[in-house]
Amino acid sequence: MNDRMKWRVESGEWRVAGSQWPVDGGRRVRHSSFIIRHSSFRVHSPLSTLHSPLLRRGFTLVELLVTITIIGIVAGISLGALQMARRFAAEKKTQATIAKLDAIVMQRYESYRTRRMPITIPPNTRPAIAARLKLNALRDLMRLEMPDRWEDVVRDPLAAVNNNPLSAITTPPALQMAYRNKRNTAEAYLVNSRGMNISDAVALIGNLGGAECLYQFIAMENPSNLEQFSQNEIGDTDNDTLPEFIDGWGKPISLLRWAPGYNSSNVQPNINTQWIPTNINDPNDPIRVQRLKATMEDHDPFDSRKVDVATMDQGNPIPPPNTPPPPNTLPTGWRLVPLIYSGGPDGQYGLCDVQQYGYRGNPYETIKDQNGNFRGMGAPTGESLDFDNITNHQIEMK
Ligand SMILES: [Ca+2]
Ligand SMILES: [Ca+2]
Ligand SMILES: [Ca+2]
Repeated sequence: MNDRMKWRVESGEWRVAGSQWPVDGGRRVRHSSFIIRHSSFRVHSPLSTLHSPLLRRGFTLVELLVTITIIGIVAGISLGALQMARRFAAEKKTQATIAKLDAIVMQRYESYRTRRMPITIPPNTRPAIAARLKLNALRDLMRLEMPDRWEDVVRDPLAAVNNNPLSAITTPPALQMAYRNKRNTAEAYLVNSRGMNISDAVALIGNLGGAECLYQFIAMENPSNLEQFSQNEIGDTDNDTLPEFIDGWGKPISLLRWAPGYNSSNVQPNINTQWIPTNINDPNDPIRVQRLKATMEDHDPFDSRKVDVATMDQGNPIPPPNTPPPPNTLPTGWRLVPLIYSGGPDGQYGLCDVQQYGYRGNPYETIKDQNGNFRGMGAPTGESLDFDNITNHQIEMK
């Protein structure tokens, strides 16, 4: 094959030269039936590439493969960079939302230190008992005003439920009544307008209780609080009409008012409460030693007389201040900071947060998880789902 067979592009017309086409005196003759008026692309005859320097500018197969590979790599890098940028943006959004929630929650939390308790201590009460009464009342008030599960909202003050003189608060505070109204309105809507049966409605409301109670607290604690949040920070992911604050991945941001088991913290003692040793009478048991050390060195600031050294379980005798815990009990009473947490990129909390357990009077209470192991609230569930969580404890440290 020779040059006469090659295709050329001139002025946007394709012309064909060659002896098989009409020739006039050696000149190429334009033959209109072979002129294709189209200049938007270039065509090479594959058979002529070896002969024409002009047409050798086309891609060889190897060049094409190399180019495709490079494009693939660049596209891969760009996609990875895009995903990283998205993740970074989601993390920043989540951190910003949690920082705002933390500021409101912690301000309220600190205010309990100077909060006057609505209780009357009988005259001639021993100081240790008076201190215990005040501490119990304070913790019950925190539960009622800063609930982290709907069970806290529907349950009356412990004194009214258990006729327990140690709780002493007998009337539900105004905030609790406001939460209760919201909850009951939602329940009535689910039953009457959506036709749900009552147990399904209760279960749906109970789902995401930590996140929903956090929202109610922020909304009702001060009506101007919500002005700090934009619409994309609020959602209702379980569709029960009770809103939640949502993180950068669209998942609810949850609350544990007390998280003694949360051991990735720098703002409260790091204590392994994933399990309870079987031999809690052994004074040398490492968990017992660790807990006692935390109780003594970083004591709960709300317990100024240090009455909460042993246990607060209802029915146990009140220990005198500063006494070591009695046998068969574990030390309690170290600093607890409310935990506000997002599940992070994996969308999983991975923390022990059993919503159906109502507060029974002891923030250090341990519960049995699905596997039958004892864990403190906030302890990792053991499936390594919590490593990417975003929490206010991390933000508080910055
Ligand atoms: Ca719910
Ligand atoms: Ca909801
Ligand atoms: Ca997670």
